[in-house]
Amino acid sequence: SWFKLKMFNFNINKIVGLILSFLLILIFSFGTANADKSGVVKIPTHNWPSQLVGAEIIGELMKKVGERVKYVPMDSQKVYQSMADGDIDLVHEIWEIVFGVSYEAAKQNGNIEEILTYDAIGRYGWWYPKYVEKICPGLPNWEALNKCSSKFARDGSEGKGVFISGPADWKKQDVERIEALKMNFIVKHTESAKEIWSELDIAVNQNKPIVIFAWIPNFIGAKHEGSFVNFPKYETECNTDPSWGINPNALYDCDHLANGYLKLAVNKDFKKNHPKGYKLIKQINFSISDFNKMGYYIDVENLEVPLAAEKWLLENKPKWSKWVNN
Ligand code: TMO
Repeated sequence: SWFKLKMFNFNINKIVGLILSFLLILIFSFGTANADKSGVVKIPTHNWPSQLVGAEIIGELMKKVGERVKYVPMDSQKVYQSMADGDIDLVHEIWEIVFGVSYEAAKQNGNIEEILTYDAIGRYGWWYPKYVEKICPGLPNWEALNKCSSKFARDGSEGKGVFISGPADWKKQDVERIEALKMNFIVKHTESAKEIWSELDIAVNQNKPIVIFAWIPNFIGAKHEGSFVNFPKYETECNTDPSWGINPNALYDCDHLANGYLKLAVNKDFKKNHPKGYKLIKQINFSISDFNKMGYYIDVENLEVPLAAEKWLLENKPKWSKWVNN
């Protein structure tokens, strides 16, 4: 047929030429894997409310300065290497207490530019609503909590208290902490922050004892009165030197790191690839109250993420207008 004839007429030089150009294109795209050719600002999304709302707010502001935006759901530890590799452009809630190790490791090769340390300081811990103090006298002391462990037992926990923790990728060493302090507790991991709060709501409605993982800044203080459990005070050696602390053979025989930083960082090529977005990101700065509200809109007011972001933008126009118009 005509088609086959055409194929035979194709001369061998042309074919070799085509193969060579194809190889060149391949080599070229590998060589520049770090450069962002998509022109899109890639923002990761994670499994806690303030992060999701903040990501949406930053995305909306990026659009206002003329950037295009794409959201990428990501593991909250692996995201730092992805940022160094240029697969995502920025991380805006870097919590030292749980992500510090992954972040610092990814930053070491110089492929990340740190933009900001927020004023907000993180506190993490085991947290209970106020009425639990009546059920378990001696709180917030951790040994008092341990003495009441059976009151926190559930079906299937074999009489051990149940600590309602966050998703497993927020590496908080609670299993290790329980073991190191020889506590009569087990950890129940949840899928998301939402699941922790729904466990809390159920317990509060029935006036039942509960101890959950919570952190600040977060909406939690605005909705319920409560306290963090006091564990032996954190010192660096607690997480690095087994002989430190009340258990001479174990790490993590103490509380979480107190006063962890909260940071914002970008891929090192962000400045070059997205000058408008870079100018904006240098201006962005969320306050403690901003983080609290981002959580509150989702966890208490049950807004969807885009509506929560819209609400924050409506309520904070003077603030972000300065960021955008700078
Ligand atoms: C992800 N978190 C803020 C709970 O650490």
